Amino acid sequence: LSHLTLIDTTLREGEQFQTADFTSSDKRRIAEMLVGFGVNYLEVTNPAASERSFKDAEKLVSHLPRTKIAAHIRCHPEDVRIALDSGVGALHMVMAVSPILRSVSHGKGITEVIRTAEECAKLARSRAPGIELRYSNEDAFRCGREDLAKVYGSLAQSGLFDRFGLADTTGVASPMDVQQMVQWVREETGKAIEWHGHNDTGCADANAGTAALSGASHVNCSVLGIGERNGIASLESMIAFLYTRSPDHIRQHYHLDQLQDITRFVADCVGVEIPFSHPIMGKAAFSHKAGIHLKAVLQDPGSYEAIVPEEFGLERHLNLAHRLTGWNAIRVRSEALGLSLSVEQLKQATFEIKRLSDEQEIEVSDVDDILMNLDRINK
Ligand code: HCA
Ligand code: CU
Repeated sequence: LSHLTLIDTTLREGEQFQTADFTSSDKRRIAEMLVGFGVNYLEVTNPAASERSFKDAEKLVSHLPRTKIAAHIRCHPEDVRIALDSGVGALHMVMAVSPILRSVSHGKGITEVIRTAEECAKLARSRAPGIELRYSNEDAFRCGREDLAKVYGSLAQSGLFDRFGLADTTGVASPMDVQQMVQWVREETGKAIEWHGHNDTGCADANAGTAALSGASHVNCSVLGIGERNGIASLESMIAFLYTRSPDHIRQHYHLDQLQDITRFVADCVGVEIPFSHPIMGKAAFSHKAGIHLKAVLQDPGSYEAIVPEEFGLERHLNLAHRLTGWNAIRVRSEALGLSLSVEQLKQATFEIKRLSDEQEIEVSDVDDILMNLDRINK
């Protein structure tokens, strides 16, 4: 997966998250952190959306000259002009093809969609010949295949676009749908594909990974997956996914120990907790509990961990104080306390810990008390 480019859209899709209200300095900080981490492609809100959106885009472009900054725009000549004025290096154009969005959003037929997208691309090319151009039809999974083939086919023939976006706007696609769709549009157009998928059925992360494995060259993600409704694929999950497939490549390209700062900063900005189940960053991501797991992880963490927490500046947690605990873990605790209990005593301690936790909620201090009591008997 070393061919894959992650496009972070925290500053576009993420700005559409319910509680996101980024200040100009938040945006700058988020962009700097992402770039420092190793993301070199950022998508920003349509500069035509508001005056500040324009200024923020302009400032990011001059502040981060080595980062590709794309403006997300509608297929409107005015949006193209304003975006070009902001100095961005890429235009991510969208125009819906699905019948429902065509009727509620622009009311155009298929031929008109094609004509409008071409006109906007020509306008952009005439004013900025080298600019990167992407066209995405929103809502690809609720379009007729014939309509999709017509739109992508004609736009591919026009030679105006560098790549095509495929969006699962309402999060209805399964990973198998994604695989078929990515492969089909690639074959149909011979163009590079960018993936963008929502999380309405909880498939956003899996779908983004599947798109990458199916040949998409670019994948959209945002910090914490923030976006419209419950969002899109998260940066953290994409990093986890890529890490488990090409660890060396990922270590070379990203400063993994900086991921936690970005995630925390964005969580604070938008006022949410990091979900316990979040890849890498969730509170439970490196937490081990059952005796069998504890025993194995104490010998070799790789036994039950696909990802090494230390590489991300994080720690694993071994939970000892509960009825599923095991004597191997209790032995390690006893050693950490500087005690020297026999195997027999450790097993007895484990038995007592289990019995006590059947009766009440216990903590590590209860484990320690049991161990120290046994140690006292030895003296
Ligand atoms: C939206 C648009 C979009 C665009 C995706 C893309 C979507 O509804 O806000 O540019 O490919 O999900 O369709 O985010
Ligand atoms: Cu979206």
